[in-house]
Amino acid sequence: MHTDTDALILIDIQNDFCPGGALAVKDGDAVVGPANDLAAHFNTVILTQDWHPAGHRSFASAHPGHRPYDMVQMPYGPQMLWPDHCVQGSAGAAFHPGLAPAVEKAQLVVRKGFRPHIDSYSAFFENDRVTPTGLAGALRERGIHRIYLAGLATDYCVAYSATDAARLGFEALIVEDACRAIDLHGSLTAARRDWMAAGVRSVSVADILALG
Ligand code: VGL
Ligand code: ZN
Repeated sequence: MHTDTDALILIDIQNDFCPGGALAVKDGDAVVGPANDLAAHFNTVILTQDWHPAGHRSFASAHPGHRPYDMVQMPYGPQMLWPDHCVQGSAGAAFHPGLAPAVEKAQLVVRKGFRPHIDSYSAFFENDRVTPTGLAGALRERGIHRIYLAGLATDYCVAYSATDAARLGFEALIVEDACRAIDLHGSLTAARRDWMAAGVRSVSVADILALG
């Protein structure tokens, strides 16, 4: 069994990232069952929820002449443009209905991407890499040292969150078979390289459930 110094963070398991959603990740809904299984094994369960105001600057629709998946320069650096997704209060922004057991268990929901002019992939920092969400403080105050991450998408929000967690001094592990990737232009390979360089490890759902 996991201890009180471990936390499970389930990243963005929302309708818009699942098949039929606005920014659907291939097989995104395949993470729902494993996420619930994992949640049952942790005392501390935290969810993140991508939560954008309408007209958010990460939406291609806010950049005339641009299309989804174009790269643009934002004041804080390069930013990929996305289809409109996870608009606050919309059905697409809701957690996948199958995630109900994990949602019920979760003690904290971290919403991110709510500032109109800046995107937020990581559960810890906005995409400027300096504006904190407050999650690191919440984890430290609870005495958490080790973080397991699962959810959507492997190569964006999961990878950024895990890499930041490691940089912040937490032990970070990605439960890779409980994640699915967008994998555009080699983004999954690049993300894996970055998280490994930061000291993040990969584990499987079976590794964790076998711990009892
Ligand atoms: C995500 C792109 C835009 C994610 C969120 O959850 O990985 N990706 N917003
Ligand atoms: Zn988003």
